[in-house]
Amino acid sequence: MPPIIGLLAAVDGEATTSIFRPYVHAIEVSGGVPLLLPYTENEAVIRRFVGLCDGLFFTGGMDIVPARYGEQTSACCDETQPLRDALEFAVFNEAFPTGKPLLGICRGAQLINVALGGTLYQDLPSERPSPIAHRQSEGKFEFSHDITVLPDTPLHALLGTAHICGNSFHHQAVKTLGEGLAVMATADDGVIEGLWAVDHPYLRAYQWHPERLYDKDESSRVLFQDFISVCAKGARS
Ligand SMILES: [Mn+2]
Repeated sequence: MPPIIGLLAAVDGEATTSIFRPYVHAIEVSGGVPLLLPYTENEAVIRRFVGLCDGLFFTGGMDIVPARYGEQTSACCDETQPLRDALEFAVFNEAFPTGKPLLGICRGAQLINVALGGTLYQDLPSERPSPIAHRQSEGKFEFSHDITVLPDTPLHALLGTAHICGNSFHHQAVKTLGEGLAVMATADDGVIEGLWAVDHPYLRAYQWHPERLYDKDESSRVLFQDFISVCAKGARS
């Protein structure tokens, strides 16, 4: 049976939910069935949704409210979506203890880090200047900076290489790691680009956007195929 992949997406101030098509495309083409959870505060709905899903996918988007990691909002923090934060923390807290596979991309990686007690740079250019443009000027579906895959990590085992090229559409990044998380990829300036959880069956978080490179880059496809195949093992027949 194709696994059901629970998607967490943008939620605006009126609680309207929207999802970028490349996330959906990457899941579908990799053999998963995307299932979008709109905004809700209903704990029973969230519990049932998580129970239905064979894996959960926290996608990219706006900044997380800094109070979530114990900081005042700096002048360089961008737009936030407090309703989305509330939903995603509730879903993560429900899903994480189940051991179901979890995937985070961009904001999703930051969300996972914060949910596990980590912190973020609110704005890389002002707090951590670098020659690398983590908000790339290249187009949406183009490569930009190199990514180093650390040895002895699941990402290295999966890709069999220490060097890949990614894209970059973020102005925030992981500052201190959440509990149980470890780094599996970095940019050349040391910015964390990939995380995994040592004691969790499958938690992978990427700061770049493999979904936008899916149709032209083998390593991007492999990341999704790996997630979907792990989810398929837990899917009901
Ligand atoms: Mn980057």
